[in-house]
Amino acid sequence: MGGRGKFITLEGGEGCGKSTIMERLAERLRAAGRAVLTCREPGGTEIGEQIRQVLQYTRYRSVMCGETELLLFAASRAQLVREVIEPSLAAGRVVLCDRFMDSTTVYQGAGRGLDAGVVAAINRAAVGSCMPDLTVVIDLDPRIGLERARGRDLFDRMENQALEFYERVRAGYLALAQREPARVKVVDGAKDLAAVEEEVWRLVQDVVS
Ligand code: T5A
Repeated sequence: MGGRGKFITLEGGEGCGKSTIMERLAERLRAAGRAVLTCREPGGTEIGEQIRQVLQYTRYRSVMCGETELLLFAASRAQLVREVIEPSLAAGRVVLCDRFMDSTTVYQGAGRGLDAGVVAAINRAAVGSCMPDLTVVIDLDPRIGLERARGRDLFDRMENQALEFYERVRAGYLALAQREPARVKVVDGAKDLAAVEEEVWRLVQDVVS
C-alpha cells in the first residue's frame, strides 16, 4: 500500500477497556485488509520495557519524584516513536497505541499537578511531529474502572492513588477533548463492550478509510 499510515491512540483511566478495544480494533482492521501494528505505553521497545520496570517496580514507588516519573514516561515514548511508530507509519501501517502523550498531560499534569507548560514541552520533545491522527478517550467513572481492573497484574505506581487522583485524571481527559475536538473524541465506556467497540470502530473508519 502506498502512502503514510494512520496513527490512532486509545486513552482513558484504569480499567476503561482500552486494551480490550485495541485488540478488537486490530482484528477488525486486519480483517479489512489493513496492515496493523499495536503497541503500549510505557514500553513497546526493549529500552521502553526496561523503563516500564523502573516505573512499575514497587521498591521505587515511595521515593520517585514527579519530575523523574515525567521524564521516564517521556523517555520510553521518545524511543517508541523513533524505533517503532515512525517506521511503521512510513511503511503505510495503521498504528494503534494503548496510551500516548495525552496520558502524560493528564496523569503527570492534571493528576500529579506538574506544571502544564513543562509537561507540554517535554511531550513535544519526546514525540516531535508524530501526532496521532485520532485519539479516542474511553470515559468511565473511576470507581467502575478500578473495580474492573482489580485482580489484574496492577501497574502499582498509579493504581494505589486516592480516588481524587483518578477524578482529576478523568476531568483532565474531558478538558483535553474540549481543547482539541478535531483529534480527541470521547466514547462512553460505561456501555457494554460491544457498544463501545462499535462506537470506536465508527471513529476509526472515518480516519482510515
Ligand atoms: N501512565 C502511563 C502515566 O502516568 N503517564 C504516562 O505517560 C503513561 C503512558 C499504565 C499506568 O501508567 C500511567 C497510567 C497507568 O496508571 P497499565 O498497566 O498500562 O498502566 O494500565 P492501564 O493502561 O490503566 O490498563 P488497564 O488494563 O488497567 O485498563 P484498560 O486497558 O483500559 O482495560 P482492559 O481492556 O484491560 O479492561 C479491564 C477489564 O474490564 C473489562 C475487560 O474485559 C477487562 O476484564 N471491560 C469491560 N467490562 C464491561 N464493560 C465494558 N465496556 C468493558 N470494557 C472492558
